[in-house]
Amino acid sequence: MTTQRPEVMITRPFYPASMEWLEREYTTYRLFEAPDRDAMLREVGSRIQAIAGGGAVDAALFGALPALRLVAYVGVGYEQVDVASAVQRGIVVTNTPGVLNDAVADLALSLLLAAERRIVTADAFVRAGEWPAGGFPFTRHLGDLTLGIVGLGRIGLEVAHRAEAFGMTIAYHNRNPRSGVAYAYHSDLLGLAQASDILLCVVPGGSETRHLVTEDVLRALGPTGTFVNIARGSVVDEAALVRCLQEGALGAAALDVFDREPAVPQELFALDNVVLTPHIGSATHSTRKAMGDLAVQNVLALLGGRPLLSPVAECAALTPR
Ligand code: 8YV
Repeated sequence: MTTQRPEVMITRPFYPASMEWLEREYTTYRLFEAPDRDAMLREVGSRIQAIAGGGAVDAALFGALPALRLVAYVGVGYEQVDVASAVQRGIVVTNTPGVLNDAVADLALSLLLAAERRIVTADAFVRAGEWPAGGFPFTRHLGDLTLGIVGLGRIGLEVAHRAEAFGMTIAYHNRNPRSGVAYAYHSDLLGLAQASDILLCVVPGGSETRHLVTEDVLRALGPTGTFVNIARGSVVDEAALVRCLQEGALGAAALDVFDREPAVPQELFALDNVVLTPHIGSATHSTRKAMGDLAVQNVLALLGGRPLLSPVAECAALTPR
């Protein structure tokens, strides 16, 4: 049935209150719940002006949505969106930068602390009743350590500020030095790994950063080094990471992201020098609500004829059709 209200498609669920807001404003279709996805696209696809949500947004989907004007992506990382195809068709892509910086940086520090102070192992030690038989092994003092940040962007800076508060020395690798920061810059990632006790990844995902952290980088970090990843599983050679941890060529790892989520390499489960979390960097109530609300605000802006709040860099100069 054709309706007067603009029609919007939701590709993947996002924060319930934000999603309900969108559903109150427009006629919406939950593609992720459709028993027959293709049937839904055939039935309503030609009337959809905007999509909101996450997951893979590719040229095939654009083909099924000929009136599409906006992809309001819920997430700061949008490597799963085929932005080149979108731009070609005059479709603008927005993401949700800024609002998740604190939550993701908080998780980065939580993982770093958990790995360095061996919190998970210490917890298991207490629960197993091992304490009466002797104390827990000493760990490293954070203030003695150098943290190498791979990707000193908005989230990387928040990580650096928090790590500074713990007395850590900060160094970083970016394609170019960042102006206005006094941290040691390494143009070469291998050099940063050699100079660091902990290497923490905050770079965007996608083909440009795939396997940026090679086996050589992990080996340069070394048997006492700790690798922390809150970026994307794809930025590290995961097979090499598992191998280095098993062999003791790398000291420890704390990982929130994996190459084939929600699949996690089973070999990691047996290692007590590894802390694993299920991609929860931005998963706090207020953060996920702020991300969802920003996506909805972008849809409201487009359909209300106002400027978009957060177009991605590739679409900054594009006027929605
Ligand atoms: C979420 C993220 O997992 O924003 C990103 O790029 O990786 C995370 O905040 C994702 O957005 C799911 O909604």
